[in-house]
Amino acid sequence: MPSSSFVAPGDPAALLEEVRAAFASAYAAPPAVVARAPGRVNLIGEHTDYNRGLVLPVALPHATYAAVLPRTDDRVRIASREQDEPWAGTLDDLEATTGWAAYAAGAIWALREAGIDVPGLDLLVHGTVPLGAGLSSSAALECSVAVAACALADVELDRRTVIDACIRAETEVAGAPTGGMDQTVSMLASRDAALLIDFDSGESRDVPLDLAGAGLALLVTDTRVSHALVDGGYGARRADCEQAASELGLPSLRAATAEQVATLTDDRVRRRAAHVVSEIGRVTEAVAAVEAGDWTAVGGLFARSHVSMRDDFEISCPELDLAVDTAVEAGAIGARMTGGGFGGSSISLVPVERVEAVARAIDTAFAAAGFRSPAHLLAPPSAAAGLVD
Ligand code: GAF
Repeated sequence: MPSSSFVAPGDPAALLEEVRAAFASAYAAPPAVVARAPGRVNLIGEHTDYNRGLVLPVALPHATYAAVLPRTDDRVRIASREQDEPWAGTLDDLEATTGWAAYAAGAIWALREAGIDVPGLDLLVHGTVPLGAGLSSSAALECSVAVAACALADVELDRRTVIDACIRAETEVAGAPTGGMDQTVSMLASRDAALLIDFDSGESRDVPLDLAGAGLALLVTDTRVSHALVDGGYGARRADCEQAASELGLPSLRAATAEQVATLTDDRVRRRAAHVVSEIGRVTEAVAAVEAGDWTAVGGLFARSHVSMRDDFEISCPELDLAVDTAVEAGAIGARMTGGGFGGSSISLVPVERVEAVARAIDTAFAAAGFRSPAHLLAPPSAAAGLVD
């Protein structure tokens, strides 16, 4: 079998040149500003953000680059090296944008709603975050555009404002009822750390993650099963969680205990809530395990998280289950599906010397099952969004 397919993050200097060249070719002028924003992979804490819970993601080295040039009129043109359909309209049309461009248009619209005077502009995006793989290509697009747009508006970058605007872009313009983890980590992550975010207090902090020092790597496997958060499954899970909290008379499941969850009468709603409450507990345990360097404990938490999502939250799929089971059989310390689910990616904690063997084992298992060939990438915890140059 040939060696496994790994998606490279790309060389930042080369990506900058590529986005500048693509911009010049699309608009016959060089961009004024380029910003970049990373995708993310979540270590643990799934479907907890919109329940005011805890999450523990890392930023990927894979990022989206947004090149912009202001215009003197109110027109906005949006193009991508990775997407076929460019979009053009006026500042007044941004809120009604549909398709992939809605994430970019929505970010500009939401910044303007927040009182930031973003002018008409030409925009071109280019990057290496795999699309539709559950690795937050949407948040990378929104955040890269928002950071670039703030520079054009000549305002100091306020990361909280950008996060809030990008969440509005995703929920109100793109129509994906997501919870805010992806935009927050894209804007606040640090290199060599995971980001512990508390969606009740709104606070976050770095959890240092020296994987290389421990001889470990995070292997992410894109199952290539399509994953779209605007489809109904994500929203249905969110509705079940809201129903559970409402029946318990609580503002959110963050405030629920396992004993309270056990009193819920509807089996499906009870299992959804059981996942959320147990998963929030696993994030706390995972932070303690990472801080203690207890990687076996982290692996065990990955395993329990996956079972909870597979059996109680019901957001896994045969490809994710096979990737997870095969990774562990081939030497991963732990593995789980990651992100919104219904396809997308798995994450495996793997001794560096086993990475290639684990990836190959997954490839072989997928071929034997008749599944599409997966793609893999490595996820050294990387830095947040910012201007480039
Ligand atoms: C997606 C959403 F965008 C996040 O807000 C989060 O809910 C995640 O799924 C599941 O943990 O990435």
